[in-house]
Amino acid sequence: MAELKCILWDVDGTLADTERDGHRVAFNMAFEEAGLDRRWDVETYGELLTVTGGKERMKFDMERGGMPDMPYEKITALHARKTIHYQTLIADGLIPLRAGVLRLLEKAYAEGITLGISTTTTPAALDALIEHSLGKEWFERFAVLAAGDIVPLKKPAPDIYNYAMQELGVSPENTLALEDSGNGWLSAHGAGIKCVITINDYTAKQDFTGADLVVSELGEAERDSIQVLSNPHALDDLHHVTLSHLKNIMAS
Ligand code: XBP
Ligand code: MG
Repeated sequence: MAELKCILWDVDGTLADTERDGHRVAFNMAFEEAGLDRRWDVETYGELLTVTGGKERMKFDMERGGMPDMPYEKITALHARKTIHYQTLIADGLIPLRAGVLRLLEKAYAEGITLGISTTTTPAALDALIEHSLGKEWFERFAVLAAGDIVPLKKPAPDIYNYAMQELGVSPENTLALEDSGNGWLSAHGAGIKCVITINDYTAKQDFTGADLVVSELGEAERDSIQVLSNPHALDDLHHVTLSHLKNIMAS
């Protein structure tokens, strides 16, 4: 019977709904500042989210004729400006954590479960979210912050999960991922770890076949508002997702 020893958290869409009102807005600010006409509206950005990584997303949009042609160095420079705008938006407190995230993080930390981050986003963007949405103490509480270009292949490749587990010295059978997207699910699954999905508006229609639990949100203890979309382990009492539920997933 596998024991839950480690939880690896995705960031964008899982810890907080950062994409529509955070990253997207920051990209558009960088485009405007650079004198580009291109703007990513909410729908267009949803299409572009199939490509993980901000630089890769811009390159993809350029290659399909959305953004003007530019050398990769220009994309990198634009992305650096985008990250600064994103940090400012996060510092302004515009993006709260999703329901139940802090509750579950605190419970798991109190029980001595190893916690880590496994994300496609840039370390500077991750740091801003930890500092302003979670709290500075979480820089110490996460045992690994695996982010961005630290691995050559981003999600849906399993590399970032494999990297995080290697750094922590934990094995896949004792590790659980929390994700929000199809690319995140494929990445965790490819690394051989179980995965719970909290969907959001951008990811609700994506394919999570095989995931260990799919819910609308983790939910807060005092509410019973979560929607359960897939519950293959037949977990009971899913008014909100608890640490006991996660332990039961590992054990079954
Ligand atoms: C989400 C991503 C990121 C963000 C933008 O990562 O794909 O690219 O959209 O961040 P995850 P950057 O869900 O794995 O956290 O511009 O810093 O790449
Ligand atoms: Mg995500």
